[in-house]
Amino acid sequence: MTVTHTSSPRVALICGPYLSGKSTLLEAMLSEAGSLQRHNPETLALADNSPEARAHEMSTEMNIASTDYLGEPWTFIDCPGLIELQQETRSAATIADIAVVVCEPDPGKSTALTATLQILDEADVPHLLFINKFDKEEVSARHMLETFQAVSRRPLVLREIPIREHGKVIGHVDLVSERAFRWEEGKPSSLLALPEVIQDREEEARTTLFESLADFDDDLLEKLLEDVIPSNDDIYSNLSKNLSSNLVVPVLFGSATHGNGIRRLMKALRHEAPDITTTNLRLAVGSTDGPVVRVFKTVNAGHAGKISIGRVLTGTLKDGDTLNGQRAAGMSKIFGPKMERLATAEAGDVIGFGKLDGVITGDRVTGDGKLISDNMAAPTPPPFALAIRTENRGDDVKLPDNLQKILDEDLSLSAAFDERTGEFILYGQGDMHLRLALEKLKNRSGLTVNATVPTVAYRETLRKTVEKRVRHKKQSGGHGEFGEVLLRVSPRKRGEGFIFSDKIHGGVVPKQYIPAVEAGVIDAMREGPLGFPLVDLEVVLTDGKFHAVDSSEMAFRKAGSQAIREAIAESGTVLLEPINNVGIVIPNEHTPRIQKLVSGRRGQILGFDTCAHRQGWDEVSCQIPAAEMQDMIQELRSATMGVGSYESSFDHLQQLSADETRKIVAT
Ligand SMILES: Nc1nc2c(ncn2[C@@H]2O[C@H](COP(=O)(O)OP(=O)(O)OP(=O)(O)O)[C@@H](O)[C@H]2O)c(=O)[nH]1
Ligand SMILES: [Mg+2]
Repeated sequence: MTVTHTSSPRVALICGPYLSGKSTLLEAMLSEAGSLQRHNPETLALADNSPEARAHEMSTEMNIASTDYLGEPWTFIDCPGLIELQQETRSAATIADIAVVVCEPDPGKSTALTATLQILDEADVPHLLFINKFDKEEVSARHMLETFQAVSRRPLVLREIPIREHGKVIGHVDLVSERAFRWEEGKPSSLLALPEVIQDREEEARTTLFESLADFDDDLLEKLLEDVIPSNDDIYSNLSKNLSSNLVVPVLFGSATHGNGIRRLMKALRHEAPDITTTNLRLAVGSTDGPVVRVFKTVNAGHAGKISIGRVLTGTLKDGDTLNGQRAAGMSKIFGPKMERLATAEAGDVIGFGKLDGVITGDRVTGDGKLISDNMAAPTPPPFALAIRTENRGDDVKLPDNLQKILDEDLSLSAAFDERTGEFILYGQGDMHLRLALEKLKNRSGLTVNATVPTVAYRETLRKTVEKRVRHKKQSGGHGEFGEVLLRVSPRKRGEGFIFSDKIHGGVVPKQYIPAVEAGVIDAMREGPLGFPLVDLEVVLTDGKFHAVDSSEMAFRKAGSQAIREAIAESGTVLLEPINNVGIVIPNEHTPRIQKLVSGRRGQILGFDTCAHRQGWDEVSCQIPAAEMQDMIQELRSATMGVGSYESSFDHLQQLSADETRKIVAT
């Protein structure tokens, strides 16, 4: 049986934990494909070109490179590993045919894989594991496999085993072809006779590989039971079938910096990765008359203006064709920072377009003008916030447009004005995520924006009902000022808000002055004696006096303000703090740790539930004071291997004890 190879354009996502060597691997793969010269510093600057990526020596957004490998078209998309930047992986996963999960040969870092595997599982993307940095230490592939298996839902199957000399890995044996290779620095590996010392190990690993594949194929199982050795073609076809169906995870290893194991990896991709036909089944994209393009990235940098990057899912496109009712111009192939104009694109290709109005990342645009927003890569709700303010007030007018361009590039960022505190808040996945967004803003538009921990929206309310009569009187030549009011000020229940009414009889306060009294009361409520706005009180104007000549709206406004200030001073106030409703979503093995996290933040658990849309996950409902939540995401991530998340919203105000009040007022 021969394996049929497809040559339609395929997309491989390169993802995995922080600093595992993904961008280095991308460059090594491109150099293997002949489209980069590894030792030419100019061409090596393909990945991580943005000023932010350079400043932090890490990937801050996806690196995309389309190229040919052995006559077949490929696009490789390397995503950042930082947990706060996982929206890039989530977004690219929706269009990828396959993912290469890159990790380090360190069992201690196996948990860092969880977040990546979760994204791939949710998007149902077939993947293989590439254990990088095999040059570094004495590592055991078998031991590694056991620890990595613990975090993978699918069976990991070792495709090759290492050959060692003096404890150092010097090459590998391919378990299907049974050929041994010696790794060479910067050159293709050379063939080697299979070392005798590893023959037993090789046989054992080969049998394990066959058995793992036979779990999904009755014919293969039968052969193994009858002690018939399956043909290599049989094994290759099973590997490719099981990988396409996302049943197994083949495991390879090597070294991106030394260029070792790269050809094996690329050949595995070439022979075993599914193509756009399989991916369309996953995306439930049926055949259509015209082209369908899924946009997975939006870039607003540089002179070109907005660029939408998408994958053609079906059909073919010519530059200038209509997409979403607009002329799709400037169609280009992407190779890192370089864009090369394209006249046509076919199903499977990844392409950049010039300005497509109204199209955002995640949209499917079609030739017949339909826009489908299927939101497949919906971001996790932002668990972190900073209040932002331009350093130079004169820049305020420039902020909204320039910030919006950054937000359009990253759906896991958002911004909103908080009416309770009067602050403009930037929301995202963590401190670093927001700092990078602000750096991007500065690098692109020159705007310096300062960020601070958002103010907690504390409030005050009265302790008891008080009545206060105040006469505001001023005689200073000409017209004087006169207004007298008697106010009854009472506390209301939490959440009932502020109401004002009057019980004036006989016109002792003329009708036209009553709204001025209310305005005066509202003026004074902006800041109570503890320094916070007042809420939940009822004010009744019960009596007053006016003067035919000297009374005015201003005089009654001042009287209203003074009366309420005096009433508040006599009653005294209590401090109220905002309490949020929080829904924490975590894999259920971590649920027991949540109690401590919540109680450590003065929170209360209201209930546990299984997550309706995620098998094996729980949702813990709780209430936590807003003041305790600023850095909660860090603790939650470290308690849940980086995958826990939460959604929160304001629920109610709650009275604080005198002790707690003192602490807050003192700061
Ligand atoms: N020893 C060794 N170091 C490597 C290898 N591959 C990458 N590195 C080093 O690991 C560090 C991180 O490499 P990157 O390629 O930037 O890692 P990354 O996974 O893209 O990082 P992020 O995208 O920021 O998550 C760099 O110092 C690389 O030189 C390898 O095969 N062996
Ligand atoms: Mg990187």
